Amino acid sequence: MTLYQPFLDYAIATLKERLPDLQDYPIPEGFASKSAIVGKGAHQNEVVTTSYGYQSAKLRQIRAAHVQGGSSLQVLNFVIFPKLHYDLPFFGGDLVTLPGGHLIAIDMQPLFRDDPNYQHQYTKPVLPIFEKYQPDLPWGGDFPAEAQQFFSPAFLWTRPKENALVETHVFNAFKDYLQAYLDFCDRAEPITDVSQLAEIKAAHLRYLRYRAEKDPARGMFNRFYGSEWTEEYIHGFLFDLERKL
Ligand code: DBV
Repeated sequence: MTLYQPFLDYAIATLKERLPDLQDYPIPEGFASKSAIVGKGAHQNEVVTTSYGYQSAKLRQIRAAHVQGGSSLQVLNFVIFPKLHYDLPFFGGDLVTLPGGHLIAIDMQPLFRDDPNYQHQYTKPVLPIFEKYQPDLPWGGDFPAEAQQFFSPAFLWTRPKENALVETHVFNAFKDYLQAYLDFCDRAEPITDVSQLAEIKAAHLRYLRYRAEKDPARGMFNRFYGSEWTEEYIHGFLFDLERKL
């Protein structure tokens, strides 16, 4: 059972359809697919992590990590990092199924959360989508306070109880957010103002350092694949901006 495969397939097909200049983004040697046998006896399971990377004229890195380890371990982490001369938000999707249940995070993560102009441009248009899903996908509760600054007011954070909710409402929300994100991309114009460019770069680095440092998957990857592989995966692929500068 691979709960998030349809999400991944949809995302890749949509990128190909909407971004005619889409190209592959290099995945470092040894990271395109990684597997390990975990657990003991009857609980033994293969956990396979596959990676996908694309880029386009406006988007520096579009990447996905798909973890498949049976019905109680499924993760799709999908993030879009725009190029540094656009003020586009990040697209962030963290779709997580663990023995404890589902945990869903979908957002257009703002570069400048508290700037009213930025909110007007990049959050306000998403609020109707967010509100549409609130009845079926309500706020998921407990959320790390220090992560809050990286999410928009249209942050969809929910813990659905049923697989069926993931397959329907979460899938639809994912589609709507991704389409709205690509609408933003269509309209984005290059930034040329030097001080604005410096602010964008600082915002990218702030976000990236936080995510690399606090990656909630680090423990899991360490257990499955060891710390050497994990650190290289995090800094060399998942959150690679600093290496690419
Ligand atoms: N999260 C990632 C990557 C993952 C991944 C690259 C490839 O950033 C998976 C895998 N997320 C993942 C897993 C868990 C979470 C949880 C396995 C469960 C960890 C566990 O319970 O052991 C959004 N993801 C979470 C949580 C949040 C997010 C808030 C709960 C963490 C907690 O309660 O402490 N997305 C995540 C996040 C940011 C973001 C923290 C911050 C900017 O964009």
